[in-house]
Amino acid sequence: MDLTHNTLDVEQIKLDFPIFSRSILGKPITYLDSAATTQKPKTVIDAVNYFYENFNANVHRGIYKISQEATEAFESARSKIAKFINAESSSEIVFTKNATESINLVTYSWGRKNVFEQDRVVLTELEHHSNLVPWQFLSKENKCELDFIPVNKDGKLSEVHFDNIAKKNTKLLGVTQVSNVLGTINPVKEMVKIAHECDAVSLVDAAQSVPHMPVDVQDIGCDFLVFSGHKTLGPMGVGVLYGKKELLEKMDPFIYGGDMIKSVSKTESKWNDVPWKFEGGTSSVADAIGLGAAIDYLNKIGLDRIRAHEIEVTDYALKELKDVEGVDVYGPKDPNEMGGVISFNLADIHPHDLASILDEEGIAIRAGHHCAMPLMEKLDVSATARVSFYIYNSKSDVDLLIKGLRKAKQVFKL
Ligand code: 7TS
Repeated sequence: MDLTHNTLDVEQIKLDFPIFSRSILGKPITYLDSAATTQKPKTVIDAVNYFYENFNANVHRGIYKISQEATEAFESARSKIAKFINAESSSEIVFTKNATESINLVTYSWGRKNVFEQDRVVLTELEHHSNLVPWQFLSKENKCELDFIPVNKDGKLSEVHFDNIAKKNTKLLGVTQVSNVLGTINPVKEMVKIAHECDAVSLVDAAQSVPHMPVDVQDIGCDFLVFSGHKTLGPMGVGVLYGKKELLEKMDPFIYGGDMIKSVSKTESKWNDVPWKFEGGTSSVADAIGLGAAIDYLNKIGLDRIRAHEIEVTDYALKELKDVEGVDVYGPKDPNEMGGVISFNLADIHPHDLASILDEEGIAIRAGHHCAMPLMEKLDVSATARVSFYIYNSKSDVDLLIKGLRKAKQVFKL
């Protein structure tokens, strides 16, 4: 990796990712699906291997050397994450399995005890199912109301409806910082402020922002924030819940059993301190350590540079897509107002057919509803094709995509 230039040297970065030495059908992999999961640099893979080869042991339990080393590495990964999102303390960082589990933890441990009949949970029409279905569960269980900030035709949230957050009985605002479908960047800081004016708690789904732009939980002011390790160059199997300490301390545990207790009698138990109170059973220790290595890697490049690079590639892609007749891009068209995610359709070619044709060229894109079915309904489509960019994508990947789209048009005689 060359860090002497301000712009990213993508070819150099790609050398850090073993997967890009593979070819498919004799063609290099053009990976345009980082919103689903990112590829992993060798440093992350090595960190996971190093754990298993050198100090594999359970954490927080052993008096012996390798268990102490495992505990130190696990807790040091927690500290790195706290610093990365500017949490006040590492005790505000809970390790989970993924963003979905982090949201479920909040629904179960906070929602069930704090949101009741007549109360409201306000979400947006841009949410991934992960930040919708758990709240639907809560609304059935505790009879609360679900309300939605609508999305406009341009793919942005309707700001005139932000007043809708500020009602006396609003207990929670749940909002994604970046849409996984349209790339829309939502004004989460402003929305959280409105939520706090009516004493509601706020949860920011940062699965598509934390890996791509600087995210500062204290600046946003949110009560909870979630993201997934595997979308952040880290391993699958580890996710993060950030929660303000005073809230976490008041909440009940989520998973009951070993590691999350201080003392146990036959009939009663005392919970461990936060964050361990929420980490019942053996955690994905190696994966958490791998996520720590991913954060080291991202910090070396710098989130500002990553953001600038994604703006550049997205800008280029939007311009090139415009030149392909029949392409219909959904959502914002200004790369400064969006993450590196573009959803589109090409004439009446089904996105699955499009993805298959591109696959023959070694190009991986996503096709479907992207776990955002209410948004698909709003866009009046059943599915879209979606490309998403990251540090290992360059304008030449966009050129290959455009070439692939032209080939698809030929196949369908358009
Ligand atoms: N929130 C957002 C905004 C997401 O994009 C996703 C996954 C999740 C939550 C859930 O993450 P998980 O790690 O718990 O599964 N998004 C996608 C996607 O866009 N394509 O595949 C997964």
